[in-house]
Parts: sequence; C-alpha cells; structure tokens
Amino acid sequence: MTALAIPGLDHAPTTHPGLLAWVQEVAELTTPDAVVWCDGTQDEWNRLTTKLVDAGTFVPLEKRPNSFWCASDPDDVARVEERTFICSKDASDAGPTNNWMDPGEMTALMTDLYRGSMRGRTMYVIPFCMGPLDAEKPMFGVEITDSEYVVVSMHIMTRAGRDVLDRMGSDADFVPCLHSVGKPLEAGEADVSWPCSETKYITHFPETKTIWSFGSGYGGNALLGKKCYSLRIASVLAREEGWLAEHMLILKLTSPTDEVHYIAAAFPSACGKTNLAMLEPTIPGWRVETLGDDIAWMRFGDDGRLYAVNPENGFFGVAPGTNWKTNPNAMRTLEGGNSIYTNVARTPDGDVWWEGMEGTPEILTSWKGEQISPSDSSAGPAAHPNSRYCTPMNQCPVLAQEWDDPQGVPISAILFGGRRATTIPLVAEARDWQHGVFLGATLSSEKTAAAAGTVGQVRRDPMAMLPFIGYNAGDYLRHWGEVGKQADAAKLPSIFYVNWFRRGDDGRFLWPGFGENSRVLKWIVERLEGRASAVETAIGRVPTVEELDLTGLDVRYEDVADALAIDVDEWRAELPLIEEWFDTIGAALPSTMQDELAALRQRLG
Ligand code: GTP
Ligand code: SPV
Ligand code: MN
Repeated sequence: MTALAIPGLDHAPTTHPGLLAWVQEVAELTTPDAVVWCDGTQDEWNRLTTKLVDAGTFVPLEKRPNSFWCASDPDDVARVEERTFICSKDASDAGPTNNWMDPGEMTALMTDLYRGSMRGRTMYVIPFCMGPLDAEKPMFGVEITDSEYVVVSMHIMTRAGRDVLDRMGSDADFVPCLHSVGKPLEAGEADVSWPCSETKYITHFPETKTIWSFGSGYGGNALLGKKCYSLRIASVLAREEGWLAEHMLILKLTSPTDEVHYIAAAFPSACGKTNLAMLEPTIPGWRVETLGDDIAWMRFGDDGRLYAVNPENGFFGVAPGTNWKTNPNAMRTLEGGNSIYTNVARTPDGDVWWEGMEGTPEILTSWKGEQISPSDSSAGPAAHPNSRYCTPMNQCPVLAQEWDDPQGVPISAILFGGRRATTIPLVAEARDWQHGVFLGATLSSEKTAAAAGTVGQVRRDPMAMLPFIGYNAGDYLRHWGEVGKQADAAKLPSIFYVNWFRRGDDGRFLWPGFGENSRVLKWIVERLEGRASAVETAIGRVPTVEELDLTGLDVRYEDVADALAIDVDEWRAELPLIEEWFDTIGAALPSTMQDELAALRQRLG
C-alpha cells in the first residue's frame, strides 16, 4: 500500500484493523487535505461550529444559546427518493418499490465519483452508536464525511465520539457509512456556504451492510445513521433476525389512574410523528412523555412482548407549523439552545421564524437569504416547507425517564396514519394482527415537502416505510406477518389506524388535531383495557361520537361525526387503488394480504 502523507491519517485513536484499513482506503480514494477522528467533545463542537461560522455556512443566533442558522443550496432541501438505491445482488431483493442497480456497477460508478472528491477539504471519521451504548449488542456505525455540518449534526442526532470508539474495541462490527458532498476544491478556490453536487446518489448495499452517499448535505441524505442505517440497513437486519425497524415515534401515555401504556406510531414524513410524540393532552389527568419521534427498533422480550428502542439521540423536526399552541414541548426543547436550524427564516434581532410561528415579524431574512416581509405573499414562504430544527433529545421537558433504557419499553398499541382529506376515519381499530398488517400495508398519504416531488399527490406508503424499506416491499409485509406469529396473540400490540387530516367540503380540517389527539389516545387505551365500546364496520372498529371524550372541546358534533364516518362509496372507490398497489408489489405479496382485500370487498358489499 502506498503510504499517503495525509495529516491526521496516522493519528488513529483505535487499533480496530477493519476500521483502520477502511479509513486508509477511503482517504486514498478521496484525497482530502487532512483526516480528523472525531471525539464528540464540546471542544470539537466549538471548533467546528466556529469553522462553519467563518465559512459563512452558519450564522450564530443571538437569541438562542449555542444555536445556529443555516441555509442549504436551494436544490438540496429534502430527501431525493429518485436518487436512492438498494443495490442487492438480485434486483428482485430490492423489489418493485426501490431503485436498483447492480452492486458491482454502482461500486464502480461511485468509486469514480469519490475519486478525489474530498480534495481541498477535511475528512472526518465519526464513530457513532444507534441506540444506547450500554446495550448488550451496541449498534455501531462509522461515518466518514467531508462536511462539518454533518459532523455537528451527528453530534446531536447520535451518540458519537470517543466513548463509542472505545466500546468498539478492536473487533466490533460496524456499518461503514461513506459520505461526500461531492464538491472538491482546487487550490485557492473559494468554498460556497453549502457545498453539494448536482449528481446525487444515496446508496445501500444490503448484503455487505454498507452505505455510500454522494452529492447532498441534507439530513436524510447525509446524516447516515438516520434513515440509511436505522431504517434501510436495519430493516434488512431486522428481517434476518426477527425484529422490526420502523418509521415510528414512541410515546408513554399515563392515565389519571396511573396506568402506563407505551404507544408506537408510524406516519409518513411530515405527517405528525414529532407532534404526537410530544403531545400535551387537553384532557385532565392524562400525561404524554416522549421516547422518540422518528424511528423505533422493536424486538421481542423474554416475556413475549414487543419492546421498542429509539436509536436516535436528537430530533430532526419539521419547523413550519411548530408553535406554542401546536407543539409547546418542541418550542421548550429548542429554548435549551444547542440547536441547528436549516432553511428557516431569520429575524433582524437574531432569532428564527417560520410559517405558523407566533408573532409574525415585519421583516425577515428568508431561507433563500432575501429580505422579505412575510405579509407579502408574492415573496413565497419565508421558511422552506421542509425546513428543520436539529436539537438534542435530552432538552425535551417531557422526555420519559426510560428513553435510553437499552431494554426498551413494551408496546401496547401500534398506530398507522396518513394525511388523507377523505375516506380514512379519525380512528379505527384492527380486528387482529393480520388485519392490522393489512391496514399498514394499504396506508396512503398525500405527499409532503419532506421528499423532492409533487406535494399533495396520494400514494401508498406501507407502514410509512415506502422510502425506507431496504428490501422487497412484499417480503417486508410477509415479515410483518411472521413477526405476528412469533408471540401470543394476546401479547402483541393492538393495531389502530388514525387520520388527523380529514377535511370538510369547504377544505377545513374536521378534527382540531395536535393536543386534542389525546382524546383519540384515550379511546385507544380504553379499548386496550376493555373499557370502551366500538362499532364494527367494514374497515375496522370505530368509536361513535359519544364514545370519544369531547369534554371541553369546542367542536361541532357533525364535524366529529364526519371525521369518524365510513362512506361506503368512498371505500368502494378505494378498492381498485389498493388492488393496483398490490399488483405493483407483485409476486412477493403474501397471500394473506389478498385474503384481507377480498374480505374487505365482501364486507363493503
Ligand atoms: P418527519 O420528521 O418528516 O418524519 O415528520 P413527522 O411525522 O415527525 O411530522 P411532524 O410531527 O413534524 O408534522 C409535520 C407537519 O404536520 C407540521 O407542520 C405539523 O404542524 C403538522 N401536524 C402535526 N400534527 C398535526 C395534527 O394533528 N393536525 C394537523 N392539522 N396538522 C398536524
Ligand atoms: C423524513 O423525511 O421522514 C425525516 C427527515 O424524518 S429526514 O431525516 O431527512 O429523512
Ligand atoms: Mn421521518
């Protein structure tokens, strides 16, 4: 091997031979100016945030301690599903819903892209752990990146640094995650504030459990511990090992009589997970505490129940719509400082602002850096619809004390939900696990700004995992069926379907949502405890308006009735769409799903 004289390369604080060899190999390929092993310290954070401020990438926020504003390239604002690939050996293992390329071909193509791609930059090596470091089997990863923004974001979103490297020792398995913004600098060339490339690849190799990302600095494309590792690669591991890696929040619900239930919920991107996870109940005596807002890993415990762990360490939340009324606990979390804001607007006095936040300022710097007045609608939104805050979990005032227990928490109920203006009722309970899997398998939602593409278009999004399943979607649904057979039916979580987004003929939301969703959670818990009744319908068990606790809620009876309604004609119109979706999945679809569809068709008459 040629000994390349890259400063820092020979100062590795590890003896792990596999890790050392990989770092050496990547450095030789990407030819950075220097290599830095990240230690996860405050000192490192200070050094890198200062560097980002000096580079013009970060603007320190006077009103928020140790917090920074940042704007991406306008073409690098969301996940790029079209550029996301599952490179299994066989195309059929990626399935019909993922982009696929032969792993050899992709390796060659991306090796060319990576060649020299870190020239003029520093290459950072970030050892990280998804989930608690004191787990029996900690889930290690190492991200190599040429982006300081990625390093400081990984500080918040994962457990990262020296402790992780120490715990890895010299032989731990880890997921290698390679990231480059794909913008090498020539000698003397000035950098831009958000380096990225027009050419983007977000690539997963499920057989070797490897991640290669190129060209984007945006969260889901670049913070590789998040969607790439904890969902796409972890879903492959979960299938191999009999557990579930899901796009779910985890919350703890305590009733006025101190009964505790843990609930996991899967909603597609920008459809309400963060908000539900931090909900402030409007009904007296009920309490919600947060364990996670985006990802849940669920394994069976010795007692046969399903236990959930949140692999993350921070929140990467949607900013617009967040305010003191909708999500006060997110606002309080952010008041703790230590946060990064990407693509929100900035006020003249050094604070952040986004659409939906209280107190609209007269003048703002928009996410595009333009001086605008938010009242002038021709200026476009001040904050990008997918603008995000990145903030440490431990600042959340309603964090459950068991949030980082490596054993996880036993899940009583799983909720599936989406953004649908029609058809889907406010809440419905599945008859059993298989019916619940069918509800999840047919989940549909209007597309949001979290991914590049057409906002508002309804698409099927099985278990809110369409962009995140690391293998064949049909095999994924089969796996869900198999998981249900691993335990006593009585010990499995009950499955529910919710829709906070149903609209009246005039376009307004029929259900007030946010804190008021506690009323739906209450009904769900009462169902679990056998204390509430439900009406058996063609699509599942639904409460009557009277069955929901609406005490003190200023809402029209008819609106709630409409939010709960099952319109048989709308549901009949849904059948061909489900059929079409099942045809898309094709041969790998488990027959149980066709059975459920046939039964639904029959019930609808
Ligand atoms: P990702 O981080 O992309 O996975 O999204 P998420 O599921 O965590 O979504 P989040 O909770 O951030 O909500 C996204 C948007 O939906 C925000 O603008 C919220 O204000 C809005 N929202 C959340 N809950 C409700 C609700 O109950 N009703 C209505 N009408 N809007 C909601
Ligand atoms: C999502 O898009 O579902 C997110 C944000 O949670 S990202 O990390 O970009 O995937
Ligand atoms: Mn998400």
